[in-house]
This record gives sequence, structure tokens and C-alpha cells, in this order.
Amino acid sequence: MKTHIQVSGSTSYFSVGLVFISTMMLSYGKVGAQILLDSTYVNVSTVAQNIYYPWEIIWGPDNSIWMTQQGKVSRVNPQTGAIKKILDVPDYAFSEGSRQMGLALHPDFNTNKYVFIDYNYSGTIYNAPKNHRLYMKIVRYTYNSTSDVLENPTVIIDGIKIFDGYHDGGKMIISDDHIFLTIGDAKQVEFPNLHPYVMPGDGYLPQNLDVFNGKIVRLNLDGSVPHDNPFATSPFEKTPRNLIWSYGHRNTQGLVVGNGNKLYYAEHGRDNDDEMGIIQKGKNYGWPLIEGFCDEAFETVSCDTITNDKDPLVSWNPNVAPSNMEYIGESPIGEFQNSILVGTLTGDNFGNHIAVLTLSETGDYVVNKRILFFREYGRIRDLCIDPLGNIYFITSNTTSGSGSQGDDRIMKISFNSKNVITDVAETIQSDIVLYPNPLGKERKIYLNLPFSKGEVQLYNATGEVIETYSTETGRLVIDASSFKSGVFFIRYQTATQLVIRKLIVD
Ligand SMILES: [Ca+2]
Ligand SMILES: [Ca+2]
Ligand SMILES: [Ca+2]
Repeated sequence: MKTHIQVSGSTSYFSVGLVFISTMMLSYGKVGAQILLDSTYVNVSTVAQNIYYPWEIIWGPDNSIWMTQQGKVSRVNPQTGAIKKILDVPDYAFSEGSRQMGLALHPDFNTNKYVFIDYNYSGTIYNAPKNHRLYMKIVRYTYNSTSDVLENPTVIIDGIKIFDGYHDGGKMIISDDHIFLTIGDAKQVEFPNLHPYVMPGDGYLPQNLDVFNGKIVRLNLDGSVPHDNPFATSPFEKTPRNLIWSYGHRNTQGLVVGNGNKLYYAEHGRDNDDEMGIIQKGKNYGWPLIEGFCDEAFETVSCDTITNDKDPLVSWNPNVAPSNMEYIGESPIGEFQNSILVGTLTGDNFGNHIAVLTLSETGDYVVNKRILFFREYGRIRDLCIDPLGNIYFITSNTTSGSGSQGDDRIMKISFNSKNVITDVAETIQSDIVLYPNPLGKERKIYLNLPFSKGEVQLYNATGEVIETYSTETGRLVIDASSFKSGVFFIRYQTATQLVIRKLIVD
């Protein structure tokens, strides 16, 4: 097991969840909860709730939030939370394996009102003896702003076999005037006889350039084949080989464009190695021959023989189940500048948070990785950002069957300059110092407290007090060498506030 604790400023693995302050900490869902990040106060409020099976939210040039749920497209008014359904997809196929439904607006939406959606539908039976009948398609609609509906469907691509719907991907994005669509591995690798029916010797679908599964494909905006796709050969029909942009993927649900038009992805690993990284033309992302980085004995041969393999930037162990993501460039919230925010789904291990991955200036590396809202809102499916830098995220608890009343909801994180209290922020910022960082064998947490005499309590994730430390100097050194992996909280009371800090020990 890796032994690693990080609080902030780290370059790998987990760091402390962004700081929560005061008794507002657990009051999520209430309007105006105030949260201190490293040094910026933000407000967290509910925009809309009672939303079932959401999948994607994007910010539209019409200043509304465009949202998909299984078979539906809606526009959400970010001020009032009013939800207006604008499309019921007539041939949407619900399946146990998938409720995905992607959405992207044309770059010239203001002129042509084109809206692309991707979803699963039911067609001719294939893959005997399992007799699957699910396919994925992309359809372009036109938004009628007078009647506030989507109309005039035009098929961009269809016939993408996704078997029973498990691991179908379904994330679509428009970048550089092309449509990119992720298609998952159909769970073939783990269950070759259960999901797709694969004969021994058929090989791994994600490594096979003649099938769509385990790929990211690229199309022109009119649905035609881009002639500069890496494996495209004339005639330019919509075959897998002509459309594949990258391969060796498992189940990619996150795509976002960053600075300099870099395309980033996030995808689910099996029991380990969820990934986030950069998508490049013609690269092999390894699955199932390589999981995460080339660091295990079973991967050595593939790492040596595959010449176009591409490592991720981040590999999550244990898994978080990364979902959709957003890139933030300039931001009034300094902690989010030049960062990718990823919603994570799994309630096991370390999921159920927003991962804040801060990029290097060039965007080629992740230089800091933090966790926001750990286990406060359950599964987090997607995010979007408005032109003022406000961040919206949507939960996904009804999808997991564990939703409660009011789920799912769209929440808003907003910067409020009135709430920046410089002196408190400085105190809080310097009250916890970790040394050395990254930690070596001698793991110690150094606390500089805003009082000279008092107590600090260490809690575990279930709220039990593990240890109470007292100080008479305002400084405290906690020996963390025996800490097992998990979540811990450091808690103390000052004259004016209760301060709770989160530690994640990997
Ligand atoms: Ca989004
Ligand atoms: Ca990979
Ligand atoms: Ca590996």
C-alpha cells in the first residue's frame, strides 16, 4: 500500500479536501452556504432539485443550462431553477446498462440553432446467441426559440453496436469543428460471454480497429468522415476504422477541451486505475493490456511492444469512477484557475466528490490534485461553467438507486467578493503545514494554530474521536506514521469559529 498524506500543494495523489469552515459545513442544500477554500470564500446554493436520472449539463450561449436526462432534453433557468422540457426523444432506448444521453451545441449555435444529441436506440437483432439489439446514434436537432422545442431531427451517425448497453461511453463534445464521441468497451473484457458474445480468439474489442467499442471517434460536423482521421482510408464511409481517433479505452465518460485546444478525457478503470489524461490522434490508451501507468509486471510486454501507447496524467487508486469534467481557465476563484474539475461517482473508496486537478502552465501535467465536497452530495455526474466563472454541478443519486427526497439537484458554486475576509483567510491558510511534502517515511503533520493554548481533535470518517491533542504553545506536531488509509478530520474551536480540516490518507 502506498503511504501518503497530503494537505496541499502536492503533485500527486490525494490532498486535503478544500477547507470547510464553521458550522455551515454540513448544511449543504441550503441557500447561501459559505465555504472557505484555501483563501477564497464561495457560496454554495441549490439551483434546482427533484431531477431524475440526469446525465449532462452544459452552459448555453442563451444563458441557460441545457440538461439531458434519459430520453429528455431540458433548459434550466439558472436564476429561478425552472425546468422546461424541449425534447422527448421518440426512439430513446432505456436499458439496465445505460442511461447515457450526451448533448453538444454547434459552435455557430446562435446562427444555425443546431443541437447534437447522442443516445441509444433499439434496432435489428445481432450478436447471436445473445441477440443484442442496442445501438448508439448521434442526431442533430434544430432549436426553435419561438416555440422553445427541438425539431427537425437529422441523423449524423447511427448503427454503432453497443450490445446490452453496459459500458457504452456516450460522452460527446465538439472541438476544433469536429464531433468527438466516446464509445465504451461493452464490458467485453471482463464478461466476454455475458455482454458482447465473443468467441475465444476474437480478441479484445478496444484493441480492434474494426469495431467501435473502446474507442473515441471523430466526425465532421455534417457527419462525414474527416479525411485526416488517423486510420481513415478511401472510400470515406462511416466505418470504425475511418472514424477512430483514439483506441484502447474502457469506458470514457469525461471529455473536455482545455487551453490550447488540448482534449482531456476521464475514464473508468476496472478495480483500479481510473484515468484522466490527454487525447491525441491515433494513440492507444492501452486497455485492457495496460491499466493506468506502465508499472505492473503483466503490462511490461505490452508497454514494450505498443509504440503508440499514451500514459494518463492521473491514475486514481483506489477508484473514484470519474464522470464528466469541465476546464476552468481564468477564474475569480483562484483555487480553480487553470484546473479541470471532474465529478466522481462511486460511493466506495474515495469517490463522491469533485476532483480539482490543477494543470501546469502548458497543460501537459497535473500539478495539484484536491478533493471538494467529499461525500457531501453523493455521486456527482457533471458540471458546467457560466461566463462569470460560476460553477454548476449536478448530482446523480437517483441513477444509483440511492437517491433521497429532493435528489437529484443542480448546485451552484459562486464567488462572492464580499465574503473574502483577508485576515481570517491568512490565519486559516497557515494553520496547517505538512512536512516534508511529499511525505517520506517520517510522516508528520505540523499545525500552527490560531491560539496558544487549547485542544485539537482527530476524527475518523465515521465521526469517532481517535485522538485529542493539547498544545500550550500554539504549535502541534502529529505523528502520522501509523495512520491507515482513509479519511480523517482535524477539528478545533477558536474564539469565533469551529474549524474542521479534512485529511485523506492514501
Ligand atoms: Ca458539462
Ligand atoms: Ca489507459
Ligand atoms: Ca498499470
